[in-house]
Order: sequence, then structure tokens, then C-alpha cells
Amino acid sequence: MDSAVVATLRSQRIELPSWAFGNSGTRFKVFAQRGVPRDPYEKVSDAAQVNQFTGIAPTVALHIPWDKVDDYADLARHAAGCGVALGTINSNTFQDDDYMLGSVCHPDARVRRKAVDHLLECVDIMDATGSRDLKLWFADGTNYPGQDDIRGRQDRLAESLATVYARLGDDQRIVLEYKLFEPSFYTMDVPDWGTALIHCQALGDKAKVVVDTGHHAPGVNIEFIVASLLRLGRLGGFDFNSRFYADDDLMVGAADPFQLFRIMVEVVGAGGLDPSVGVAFMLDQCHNIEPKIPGQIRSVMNVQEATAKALIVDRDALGAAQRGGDVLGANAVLMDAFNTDVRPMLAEVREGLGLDPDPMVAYARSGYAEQIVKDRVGGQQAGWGA
Ligand code: RM4
Ligand code: MN
Repeated sequence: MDSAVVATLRSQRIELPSWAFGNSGTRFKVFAQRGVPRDPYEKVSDAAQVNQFTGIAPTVALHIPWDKVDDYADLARHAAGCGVALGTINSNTFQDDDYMLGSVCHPDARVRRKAVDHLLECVDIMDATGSRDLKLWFADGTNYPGQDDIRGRQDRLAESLATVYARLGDDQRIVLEYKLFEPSFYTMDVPDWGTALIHCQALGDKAKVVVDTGHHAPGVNIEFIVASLLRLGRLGGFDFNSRFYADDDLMVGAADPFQLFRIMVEVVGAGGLDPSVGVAFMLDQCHNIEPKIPGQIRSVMNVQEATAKALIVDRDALGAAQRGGDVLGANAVLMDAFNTDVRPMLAEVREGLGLDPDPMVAYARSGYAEQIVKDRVGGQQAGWGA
């Protein structure tokens, strides 16, 4: 095994979303699962299991107010006690009645202020948890032509963002996420990477773009976006998931492992796995019908496999083929890497870390799933909106 590849795989880091451990579903039905966490502490404990068996998922992102607690430093201590840390703080300006016409872009200054105050509160939380990133995703937009002024909404967005940006500490960042449509269907105020980038550039160096892989129109070349943002030093991170149709939030690498590989090829090519580049590799998923913890373990493994394949691309041969105009040769170099079974290599990497080579089997064997079903009796299960 190539020792540089192994070293990179050992040091790879993937962040887990707290909300992946609670109940979730569609607008048709949420199927509750037994043993699901009832509070942020239990979500963190479950996330720690994923880290325990994969060895590369040592942080968990919070979503505020879903993960509101009285004492964030105490939650951070609980996380440390389970061998993980708290990561990105995700804001939520889409579940309050006041936000029907938007939050930071709302036509009414009072509602905009309320939304900005929530974002400022999220930065206070980051101070307490030691988090670097504030992830902003806005449901803002309009449903009908003429409903509101498109340019006016952009101005309001810029002003709101500037207020939050000014509050960031030296080591804190805004990571701004875009989404093509939903819940607004005519215009979204941050629909694409161009809009996100324009706002980030206006804000300054501590503002970066987040690519949620489920937030594009069908057929969009996501790796091109990734390459472009890396080139500009503006890729703040990923919300990984997979989609068949819209914002499906399914397990990353399930729908299209080849796309995930192509994305990771661009990341590796730009040196984006180096922590100094500042790309946060996060999952943003929901497990509607599958068990949550194994769903996260599988997702981490899928990212790891795509990363390993991207790392074994023969870059010298690729470069030579590209320079020589060898179209088929260059493509063959990429396909050779993609078609390599990297699972034995990853099993060895895990053994080198003192882990079981098969995280799925090891977790199933651990008895944790049975234990939480027994322990978590009573109380209110966490879920979408709680
Ligand atoms: C949005 C977006 C955000 C996530 C929420 C729950 O579609 O992907 O990242 O926090 O959903
Ligand atoms: Mn997302």
C-alpha cells in the first residue's frame, strides 16, 4: 500500500449531523424508530458510536434550535467524554410563523432583525462550543412572479449577512449553502453557487460556499462547481447526501458513487483534503426507513471509499495523457481507479487504527442498538423540528 495514501486516509475527517440520529420522514409520514435519542446529549452519544467504529468521524454538527441546551459547554464536555467534539452550528430560520415570506430577506425589517438575532445567537453558541463554522441555509424566496422584488431581496440578504459576518471571531467562518428550489418554487434567494459566491466575496475571506450535493438540478456537473470553488479558495465544505430526484437526503454514495468519486477526484487534485485548505466534509442526511447509526456508518464508509479511489488515481499517467491529447488514455486512468476495489485497503487502514476492519458488522455485534432500545424508554423522541 502506498504510505502517503494510507496516511491521508487515516487522517481524513467527516462530520456527522445530529439530526441524522433523530426520527425523520417525508411530509407523508415519519416512521418512529425505537431507541432514537430524546435530546442532544443522546444524539451526540450515537454520533460517537459512528466515530468509534469508523475512526474518522470525530465531530458532530448541531442544528439550532433543534439542539438547544441550557449549557453548551456542558454538551461539549459530554461530547469530549464520548471521544468526539461539537462541530458546525447550523442555523434555522425556516420554522417560525414569522418566516412565511422569508427570514433575512423578508420585506419587514422586524422579521429580518429577528432572523439576524438568531444567527448572532448561533455565533454565541459557537463561542461556547468552540465551533469554527456557522452554516447558513435560507429557505427564503418567492412563489410567484411579482411577489417581491428580486434585487431588493438580494440587498436585504447582503445587509443581513454583513451584520453576522461582523460578529465572527478571527477563527470563525460563515459557510453559505445554496439550494435550487424548495420550499420556495419561483425564486430562492440563494439558488446557486454563483449567488452564494457573490455574497461570500462581498463579505470577505471568512465566508465560504457550501456544496450540498442534493441541491442541484438533475444533470448539473457538481465536480465542476467544486473545482471552480477550490480554485478560488472559496469551498467551505460539503453537505454530502444523495438524490434521485430532489433534495432526497439519502445516504451519500448510494445513488451515484461515480459522481461522488468525480467530486473527490477534484478535491484530491486541488489538495483539498489538507485541513489547512478548510474544506469541511459534512454529511447532511436523514434516515427515514433505515436504522440511523448504521446509516451513518455506511455513509462515512462510502465517502471513505470514494476518497480512496480518488487518491489512487495515477496522477502522473493522467497528466501525461492529458498533455498528450490522449482522450481515451486519460479517461482510462480515471476509470481504472474507480473500478479498483479499495475495500481491502480500507480494512487494513482500519486495522492500523486499531479498529475492526468491518465497521457495520462490528457495530451490529456491539449490542449498542439493543441497549438504547432498552434504555430510552419514555420521554419525547427527537425528530424534525425538535
Ligand atoms: C436544508 C439544508 C440544510 C439543512 C436543512 C435541514 O435543505 O440542506 O443544510 O440544515 O435542510
Ligand atoms: Mn444541507
